[in-house]
Amino acid sequence: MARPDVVTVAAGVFLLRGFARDLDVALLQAVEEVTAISPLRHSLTPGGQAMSLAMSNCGPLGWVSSRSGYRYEARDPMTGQPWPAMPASLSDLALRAAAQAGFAHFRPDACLINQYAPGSKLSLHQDKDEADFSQPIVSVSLGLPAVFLLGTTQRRDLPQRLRLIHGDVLVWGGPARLAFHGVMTLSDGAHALLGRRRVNLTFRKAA
Ligand code: MD6
Ligand code: FE
Repeated sequence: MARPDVVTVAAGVFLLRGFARDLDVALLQAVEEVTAISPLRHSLTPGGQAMSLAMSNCGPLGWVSSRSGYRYEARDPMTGQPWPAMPASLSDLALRAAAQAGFAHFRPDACLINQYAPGSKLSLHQDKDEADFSQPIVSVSLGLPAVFLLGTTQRRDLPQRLRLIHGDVLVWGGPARLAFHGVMTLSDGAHALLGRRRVNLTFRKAA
């Protein structure tokens, strides 16, 4: 299954280096169209803290965090409207990346947009709010480089560090689907296209 341009970084975790790089301008434009309708916002965690990263969503379902917990919603709680449609440039990329990594029938219904400024981070967590863990997750990195922490399904295991740069795509599923993971505090820098930020797109089949 593994092809020369697909690096298996752990069982079920595939790194497609630079897979999205040539599409960066179109992807960024799509993100701007979505966030003009459903703006990036610093949601609260169930513990009541504002998250250091800013998020939004597109597609039929959006992942939301608030005092009352984590869940998928068909409407943006900030606008009361449905989340913006998932631009074809985004969904096409996600299903091509999944297919390249061996997941032939991935059809995401949720795209989470995370924006990190220098100093933002994402604590170790599992993605477990989705209905079907046999579906993979496709994650696209744009802008400033980040150190991604990739653990196992046991929180106590020391995570491996993976440097993700502009255009990298990570596809994971199977034995890794419930692995703990996070993003280390983003270092300052300036990216030629995105400036002082990192944008991550996480595609999932939520329902
Ligand atoms: C990020 N990503 O890279 C955050 N989750 O900014 C995630 O939390 C994530 O990259 C599940 C699968 C892939 C991911
Ligand atoms: Fe995650």
